[in-house]
Amino acid sequence: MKEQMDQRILEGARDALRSARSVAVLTGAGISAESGIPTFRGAAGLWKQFRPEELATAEAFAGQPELVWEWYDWRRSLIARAEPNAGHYALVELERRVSKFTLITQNVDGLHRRAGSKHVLEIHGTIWNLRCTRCRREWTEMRVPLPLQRCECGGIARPAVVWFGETLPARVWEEAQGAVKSCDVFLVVGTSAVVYPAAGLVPLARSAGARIVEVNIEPTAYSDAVAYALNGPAGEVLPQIC
Ligand code: BV8
Ligand code: ZN
Repeated sequence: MKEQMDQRILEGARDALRSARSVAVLTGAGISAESGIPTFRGAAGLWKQFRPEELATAEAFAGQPELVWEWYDWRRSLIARAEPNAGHYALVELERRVSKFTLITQNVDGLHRRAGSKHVLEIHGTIWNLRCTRCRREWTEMRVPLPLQRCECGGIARPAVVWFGETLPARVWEEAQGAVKSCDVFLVVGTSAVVYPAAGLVPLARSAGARIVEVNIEPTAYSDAVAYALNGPAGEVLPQIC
């Protein structure tokens, strides 16, 4: 019975994406899980003894820059060895086929761009850029491992990501909301939908009349309210519907 039901949901999601003129996608850490990058939360998500909410803050960095930087340097080294997976590549295919496509990601790992996605909105920034805490200059730095860096002006460099309590980059966030409000289908992949304002894109899509397809290995707060809730790993499900 469950198999049959899944097949019907899969077909429904595939048809919705096939007939969509405009698609917006929101991805979270779950799409990078099959690339070997641990998620923040959930059963499998085991960070190296750190708790994101405590360390991904400007206060933590101001207080213990070396400790916070150690966590980011560890993640950068992990991501540098990781490859995009079939889920990332399925979204590259989808972008080629859909006339209006926007990929909104909460991930800072850069794997969507490495897979070949073009229109990517990194609403929580990127782990590959550093920003000076004194003059705010920002630059890309790919070297791993990397000790805590100082800017030429002497200021300590932080990861150019959005920490808890910090606002999202305004232009990127505006564009993300615009894309969600005008899409026919909103595809939500691998996010626990607990971090705001990103998670607010799901009710925004619903109020704008978009059909929502969710891909996750476990139910989320929004699973009952979406048109198609596909229960499975992104690397297996996305190639079947994109
Ligand atoms: C803001 C970048 C305010 C850094 C991240 C109380 C106190 C203080 C703040 C708040 C509060 N209540 C709400 C807030 C706001 C806060 C917030 O939402 N907190 C949460 C914890 C409740 N939000 C903020 O602070 C935001 N800023 O609100 O500003 C403001 C407003 C105006 C003016 C001034 C200030 C900033 C939030 C951004 C924080 N930065 N990351 C970094 O990466 O180091 S958040 C972090 O969580 C990542 O970006 C991550 O992407 C994001 C969300 O997590 P997920 O991606 O969903 O990952 P998660 O592990 O949770 O889930 C993985 C999912 O994948 C699971 O569902 C799992 O089942 C699934 N999965 C696993 N494997 C697979 C899979 N699915 C498919 N296939 C698989 N194989
Ligand atoms: Zn500087």
